[in-house]
Amino acid sequence: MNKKVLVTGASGHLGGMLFRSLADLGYKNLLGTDLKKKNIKKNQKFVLANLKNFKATLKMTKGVYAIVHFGAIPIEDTQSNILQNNIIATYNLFEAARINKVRRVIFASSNHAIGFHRRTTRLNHFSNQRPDSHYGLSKAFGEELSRFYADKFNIKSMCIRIGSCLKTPEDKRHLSTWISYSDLTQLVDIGIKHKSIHHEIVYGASKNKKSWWNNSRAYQLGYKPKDSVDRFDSRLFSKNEYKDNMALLFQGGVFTSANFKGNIKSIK
Ligand code: 15L
Repeated sequence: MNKKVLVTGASGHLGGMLFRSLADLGYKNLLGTDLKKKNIKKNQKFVLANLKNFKATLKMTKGVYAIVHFGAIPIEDTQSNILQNNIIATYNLFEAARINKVRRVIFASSNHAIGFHRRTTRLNHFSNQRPDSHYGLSKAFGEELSRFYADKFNIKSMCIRIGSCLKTPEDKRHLSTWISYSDLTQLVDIGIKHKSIHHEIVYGASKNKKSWWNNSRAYQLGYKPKDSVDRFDSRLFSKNEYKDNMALLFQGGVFTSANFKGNIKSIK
């Protein structure tokens, strides 16, 4: 792929991983951006910028074909930090994409956009959002923002509701949520290259037997996960949630129980 692809969050865990793995896959014209420059090699093109700054965002999206948007606060934070760094920054990015005629956006959504669904409910790409945190709410916003820009301005998008993307699974919850680096790279690649996407919701999960998600839409688009949590010895996994009865009920785990003041029984 010779077209220019911008990776936001390129100094972060997953943005950084994708900045490297897409290059390995043959992406020749990658540009990374982040608030800080970290783990960026000399041969990688990188621009230091803040997505909250619209002018800077407009500048860096010039001539870009696709954006892989992974630049955000990746966990729960204050309402104001999430509003600025995840919601306003993402809105700026889409608006800059519209002005600069960017064709596609791959959005790092999260399982926390649907975290208040019970673990006994099997979800698919039509399932309602059910954010479990300010963070999850910002991901739900990003999904709807990208739907709006697809419908209104024909900017194609793929939202990946990422489960737990780590080098190797570590916790019992990952039996349902884990995705490997290479499977996530494959999904992002599909989002950039697939001929007939409009606005897609897919689940960022490897081929896990205990998954809570029916990922048929990703499979229709050609996703063939190569990894599975089931190949690991789960007896070695931690049981971080096991002291938290509420976390065990809902897909978002401990994100649901943090600062909880609601009524568990009414969350059906
Ligand atoms: C996420 O969205 C977070 O970015 C990550 O830190 C994990 O908490 C992950 O979800 C998860 O649910 O395991």
